[in-house]
Amino acid sequence: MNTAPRLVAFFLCAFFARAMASSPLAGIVRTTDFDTVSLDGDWAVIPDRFDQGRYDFLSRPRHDGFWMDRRAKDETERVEYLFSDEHTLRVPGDWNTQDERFFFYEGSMWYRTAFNYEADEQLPRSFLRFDAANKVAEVWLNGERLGMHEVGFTPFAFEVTESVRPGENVVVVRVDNTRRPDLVPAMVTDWWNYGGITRSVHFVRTPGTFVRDAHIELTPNRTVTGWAVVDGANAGKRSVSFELEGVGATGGVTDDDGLVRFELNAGAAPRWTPEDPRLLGFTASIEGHRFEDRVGLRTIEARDGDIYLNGERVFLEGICIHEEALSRRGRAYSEADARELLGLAKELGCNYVRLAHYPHNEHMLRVADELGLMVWAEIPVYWKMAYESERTLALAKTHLREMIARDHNRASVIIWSVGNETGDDPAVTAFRTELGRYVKSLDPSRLLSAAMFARQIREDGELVRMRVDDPFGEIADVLAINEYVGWYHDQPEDISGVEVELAWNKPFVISETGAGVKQGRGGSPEAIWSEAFGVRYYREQLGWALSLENCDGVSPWILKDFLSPRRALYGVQDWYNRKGLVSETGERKDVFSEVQRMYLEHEPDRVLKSNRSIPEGRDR
Ligand code: GCB
Repeated sequence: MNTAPRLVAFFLCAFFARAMASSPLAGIVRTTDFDTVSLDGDWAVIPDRFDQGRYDFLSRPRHDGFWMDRRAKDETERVEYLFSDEHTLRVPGDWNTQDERFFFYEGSMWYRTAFNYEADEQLPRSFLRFDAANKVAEVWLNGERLGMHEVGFTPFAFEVTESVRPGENVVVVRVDNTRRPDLVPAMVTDWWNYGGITRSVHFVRTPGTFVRDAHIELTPNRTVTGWAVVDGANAGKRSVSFELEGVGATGGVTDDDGLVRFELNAGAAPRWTPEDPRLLGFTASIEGHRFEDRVGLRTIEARDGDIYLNGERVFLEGICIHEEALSRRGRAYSEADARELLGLAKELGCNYVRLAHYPHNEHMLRVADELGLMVWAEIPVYWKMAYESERTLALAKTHLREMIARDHNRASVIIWSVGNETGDDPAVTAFRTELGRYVKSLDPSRLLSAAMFARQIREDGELVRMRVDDPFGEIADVLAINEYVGWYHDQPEDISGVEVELAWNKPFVISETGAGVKQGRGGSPEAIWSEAFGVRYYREQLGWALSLENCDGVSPWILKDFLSPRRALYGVQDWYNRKGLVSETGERKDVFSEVQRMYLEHEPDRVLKSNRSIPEGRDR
């Protein structure tokens, strides 16, 4: 076997270790600044429930598995598999909603495609980049194993400079979405375990030395600081020039590791706000290559129990969103999907979205930047997991590292969340605290949180207070709870007058609340699943949250009904969690206009910046 991919893997690890040791976390090779060929399209596939393409009948690793893409040369040769153009799946896309046979499928799927390559002296290096595959992906190029990626929602790449060859090149990927107790997430989630190459794939060609990544941020003292990392044989002692549109230009020389930092005075440059989400061109150039991005300048701080955006107190009027397309079944992956989902959130009156429960595709963050939506971004540390396992902790960190490396320039992201409803026993607390410290080491400029539970304090059975004292609150910047008073227990009216006691003087948000409603269903306000019950629930819940003295934001659960294997009530759920404000086909429920009205009428005694942009004639 050619040793190149192993060297590359070593190089990438060494690169990350180096970049992290010197604090900046450089992302993997980007697709926008280079000559990039999209490998999206129809890939030939073979479902492999028994993993026979990888292991033999005694479960020993094969030496010539499906990745060899063999075809029988003549009638004497026995080859018991075939990648065929008649059996394909679209990339990007989940397999569950492309083919009814794969709706509940969990296991391995082999994918194959091919592309042509011609050498070009100007672009001597090349990479294969996957924007995401769920969950575990193993990749081969022309029969050579490039490596494996074991988390389902973040990008990964392999340098293939030494492996790519003139003419046809064959890519084979084994994607395995089997649930396992030590993966992140583990065995049970309240969302569909979509399998497949769920986001785009790119073949990227670069110069020998290039700007791998550059970062920019506004500090509370009005200074713009940032860095660039140069990658390649001559990464050290390179001159890098930085330019920020309307602000200025500066330069510097890289150290031996290819890193250079810069500083500019932000002066009166426009700030990014929900009202006016101004984006500025940002470039970092070396001879022969230029890194380009569009970035917003803003600060985000938690002080004395409040959240401050650009030094002004802000209330987060939000909505939770799963990464499911609005106008069709299945995973969202495109810019058009992002515009539809976030456009609807804007129409609802939001200035904030919680992207639950895993890193969404990059379009969501870029469109949020453009629309002025503040974002809570999260990793799938969820419910029961192997919190004592080192491997599980390492996988959770991989998710965080790759998410932050991808999105560190997105002004929209104000909160990094390390998980959801994990409970607070000592092993869980140790796990989340370690993740919290890790986030702070990678990106101290944003707020840290996790969706927690509150302790319910009752008198004579009646709920009187909720106390937020989950030990993770010690390290969190924002205290967040999910609560469903009136849905999973009690009646909606029982939330009225309930106080929230915080063990720390920190901002507090309600990261989830919601009720199941089947769109179009009649019935009284007492009848669950009815439209009327939903309206009753939200009047109580949202009315309460918006008037709570110490509440700094709320994100109802959830924008759209979403698929979940836990929702088996035929005739009502049909495998959908029905807490969406719109149905699975995008039909609005009455709760949509109810939440919209309540946001519109909400006038907190604090700065609330939201460019609502509700089109004329819509139901308010
Ligand atoms: C929650 C979870 C979310 C579920 C939701 C529900 O607390 O965080 O993932 O989908 O409740 O509908 O039960």
